[in-house]
Amino acid sequence: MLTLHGRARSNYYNAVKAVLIEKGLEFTEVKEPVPPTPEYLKLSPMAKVPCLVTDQGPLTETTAILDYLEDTCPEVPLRPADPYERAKFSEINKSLELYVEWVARQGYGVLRGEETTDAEKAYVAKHLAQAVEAIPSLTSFDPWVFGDTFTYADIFCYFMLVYARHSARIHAEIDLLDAVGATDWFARIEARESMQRVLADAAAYEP
Ligand SMILES: N[C@@H](CCC(=O)N[C@@H](CS)C(=O)NCC(=O)O)C(=O)O
Repeated sequence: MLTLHGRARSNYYNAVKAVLIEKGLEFTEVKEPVPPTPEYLKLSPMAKVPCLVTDQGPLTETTAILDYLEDTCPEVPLRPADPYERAKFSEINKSLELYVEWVARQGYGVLRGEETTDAEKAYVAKHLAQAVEAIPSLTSFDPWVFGDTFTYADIFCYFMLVYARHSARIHAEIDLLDAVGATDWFARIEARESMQRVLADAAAYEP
């Protein structure tokens, strides 16, 4: 049995949830409060959501969880098998996480109605502009992140961009999706049945 702990407003939580649905796996959800309870810290020592509790124990870090799901549920493959292709696939996921989501995150205060400092604004603008230049060398989002095959990179990268695009618009005056040619792909991902459920739950989420 799989239990997903976290919050439906978390982009990382939603990435795991969408992949669980894509794979047709059964799971239950447990909403975790902020700040984390002492019990949750035993499952997720870094206090991050999501955490997937498996029969063997808890797992954190979204891409580690997604790789676990690939290894334990290969019937619905969502990751390339060839070693080089798999490494390139990880390269794209990691690049969007580190150089887009984690950069844009410096400005997420604004999404909660907080002020962003000039230093934060400058950091986001500089590093996102660099990422926007680089991303087309990694993927063209046509039709999917990893070429002709739908993979978990489509779900993961969607969630690396979903909040980042607001930070990019506000702090760097960049239309992130347009700038990297991802607008049509973004709509294709949102049209998937798995995503419709995840996005509806996120919209209905109450802290
Ligand atoms: N690298 C982590 C990032 C997860 C993450 O940052 N989750 C946020 C919510 S979107 C969180 O738990 N924030 C609470 C905190 O940082 O204390 C992963 O891949 O799962």
